[in-house]
Formats: sequence, C-alpha cells, structure tokens
Amino acid sequence: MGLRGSKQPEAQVLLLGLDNAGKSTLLYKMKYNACVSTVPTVGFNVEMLESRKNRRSIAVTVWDIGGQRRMREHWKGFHQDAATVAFVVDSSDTERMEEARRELENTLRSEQLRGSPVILLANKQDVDGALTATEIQDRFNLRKMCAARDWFVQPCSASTGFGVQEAFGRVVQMVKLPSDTGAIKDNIKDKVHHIKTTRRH
Ligand SMILES: Nc1nc2c(ncn2[C@@H]2O[C@H](COP(=O)(O)OP(=O)(O)OP(=O)(O)O)[C@@H](O)[C@H]2O)c(=O)[nH]1
Ligand SMILES: [Mg+2]
Repeated sequence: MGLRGSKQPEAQVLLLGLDNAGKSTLLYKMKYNACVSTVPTVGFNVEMLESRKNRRSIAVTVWDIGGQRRMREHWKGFHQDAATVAFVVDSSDTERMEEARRELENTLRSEQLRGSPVILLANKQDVDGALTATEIQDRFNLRKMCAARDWFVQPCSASTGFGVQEAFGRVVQMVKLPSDTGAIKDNIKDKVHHIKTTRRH
C-alpha cells in the first residue's frame, strides 16, 4: 500500500544536483505552484504528486536529496527503486558546470540506475547570462552520457515557474511504473535509517 492506502501505481523520482541548483524550490513549485523560501537541505525532502499516465491516475513520489558535498555520498542510498533521475542544474553557475557534469556521470554509473531515464532540468533560466538548455546539453555531452537510456533536457525557472509544469509532465511521461507498487512507507524508513547510520559527525 502507498502512503495514502491507495492502489494507484506509484513511481519514484530522484531529484539530484549540486547544492544551490534549486531542487527544493522546484519541488515545492511543482507541488504547490508556490515560491517557498528554502534553506540548504540536510537530509532529504519527499513529496507525493498526483498525475495521470496512460489514462490512469498515478502517484509520483519525488525525493529531493541535499546536494552539498557531504550529502552527495548519501545519494546512492536512494538509487534503489528510482524510476527516473531528474538532475537539476543552476544554468547560471558556469564555474561549477563541470562539477555538476561529473556528479551526474558518477550517479549514472550505479547499477541500480541502469536504464533509468534522465531528465536534466536547466534551472534558473531567468538569470542573466544563464546557459541555454542546448549549451548545457553540449557541455554535459548528454547524448553520449545517456546513450543507453531515455533522456530529455528541459529549460526552466523555479522562481518564475517557466517550464516547471512541462518538466513535471516530462517526468511523468518518462517514468517507468514498477510492477510492484511498493511499500513507500517502509521505503522512507529505510532512507532515514541509511542517512542516520552513514552520516559523518
Ligand atoms: N533566480 C533564481 N533563483 C532560484 C531558482 N531556483 C532556485 N533559486 C534560488 O536558489 C537558491 C537555492 O535553492 P534551493 O532550492 O534551496 O537549492 P537546492 O538545490 O535545494 O540546494 P541544496 O538543498 O543545498 O542541495 C535559493 O535562494 C532559491 O531561491 C531560479 O529558477 N531562479
Ligand atoms: Mg534543497
């Protein structure tokens, strides 16, 4: 059973990216269409969003994991069961573009994410000097990096809302629904346990 006891199919999406990319801002914009002021995420946020796929109602669980360097070592604890990776990039942070590319590349080496679709969210398009989605796609060499999986690049701005619904729509289109709809409650417990037991003090 899912969080709300419904039998609708569930899909899990991992929202990853460097710190300050705008993951949490995007998550709340997608869920509430509101601008929520965020603090850096230590641990993770998780929200369930409703959508429709193949004329069925589905529940999309979005895991928003902190992107600070010390949090990145925990990303792998979330790989299992992820139907899709949504990787958020601060398109205006040209200095850290290579670091972001490396983190995505490392993430996609995970056996548990083999074949998972990737959507790259080129966020902060409202900022002057932001790289375009195409420029980021080229810098990441996504065509090669994602040769064995479905991928898509979506320009957006979590601040203005530009591209945010389209991004969520893409995610829903791309998710693969697991045959086992899973016990998400247990899953949350597992993730909390993973973070508690592996966090450095
Ligand atoms: N101009 C602009 N600012 C944004 C946008 N999205 C997020 N921000 C700002 O960027 C900062 C970081 O946003 P967060 O959503 O907290 O970033 P995060 O990726 O969750 O960061 P961590 O939790 O540390 O991994 C905040 O000040 C946001 O208001 C955007 O599209 N445009
Ligand atoms: Mg955050």
